[in-house]
Amino acid sequence: MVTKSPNWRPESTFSWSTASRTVVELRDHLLENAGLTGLEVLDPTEIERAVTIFRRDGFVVVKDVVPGEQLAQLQEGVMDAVREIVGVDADRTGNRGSHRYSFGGSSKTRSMMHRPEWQMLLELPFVEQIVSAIFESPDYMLRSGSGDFCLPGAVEYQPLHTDMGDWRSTDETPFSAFKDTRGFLTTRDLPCPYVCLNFLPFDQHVLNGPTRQIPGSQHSRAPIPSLEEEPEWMRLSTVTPAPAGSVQIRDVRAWHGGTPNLSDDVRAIPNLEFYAPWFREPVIPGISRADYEKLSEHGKRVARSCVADSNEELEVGFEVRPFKRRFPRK
Ligand SMILES: O=C(O)CCC(=O)C(=O)O
Ligand SMILES: [Fe+2]
Repeated sequence: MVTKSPNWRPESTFSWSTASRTVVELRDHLLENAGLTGLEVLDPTEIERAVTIFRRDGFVVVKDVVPGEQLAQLQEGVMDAVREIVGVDADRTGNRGSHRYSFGGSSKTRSMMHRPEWQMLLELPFVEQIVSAIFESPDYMLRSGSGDFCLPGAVEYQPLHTDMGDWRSTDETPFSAFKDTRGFLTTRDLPCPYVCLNFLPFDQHVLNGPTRQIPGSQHSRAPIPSLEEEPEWMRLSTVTPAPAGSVQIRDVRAWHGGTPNLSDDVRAIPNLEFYAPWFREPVIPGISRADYEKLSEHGKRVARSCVADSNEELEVGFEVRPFKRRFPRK
């Protein structure tokens, strides 16, 4: 039996009974107005159409990608991870703002690929179909397995941002790499170099902190609006409604951000992140050699750059440290 919503609620440092009038008003406003107009939720057989929409909008949603039994496994595994992470963050400070967390960013390995549920996602037939169709090649590589979640009480909007940028100093990030020393090209000008598949273990709706996406922004060189500058239509551009078992496929350069979770439930979007065959940035090992050996031939090929050496013990566990990223990424 698939549970339709998380059956665990974090012991709260926040109570809706004390919710301010502003939150009540925002709830009504979102119920009335939020959700991308004309959002199409595709069937998994519509690969070609999914690629067309992905290239046009910088993201696309496909339903029925995680079948029943695996969906139940994903729900449980994700909620176990949420409990563990929240367990080391008594104040709910989060690492993406208050009550907001990155799974990978909370993991000591910076990845969740040591967890069986994330390994299961890598083996879903749809993943290979869509990622090789987007890159028009099977030679793409796994960057990481991560994702995000927000708790009830995440009442702030996360600023719009992209998940990658051009090279910045190693003091700022160890992960950036692209630099055109002639000063002509930026990562915005390339074909899609990096795709993120965010799976939905639970229904995503206007009140539970859905991602907002700005269609067609993946190649834009315009400055990303701050929270103060952001027009209301962007705040309302949430990827809703989308049912549990769907996947939100994103060109990570497309502007996006988290929105308030005004529901009573945890909302989580575990992910897999892939580089195009012709692109890569520094990658950290996230899967032990022993777990890697258990993957299918396809899984092994794709995860080849994420595997630890056979004599290397992966130190797994969680720690929640404040987030350093400068928003917005330019
Ligand atoms: O929670 C979300 O929907 C988006 C989170 C996100 O984009 C991030 O933290 O980089
Ligand atoms: Fe993001």
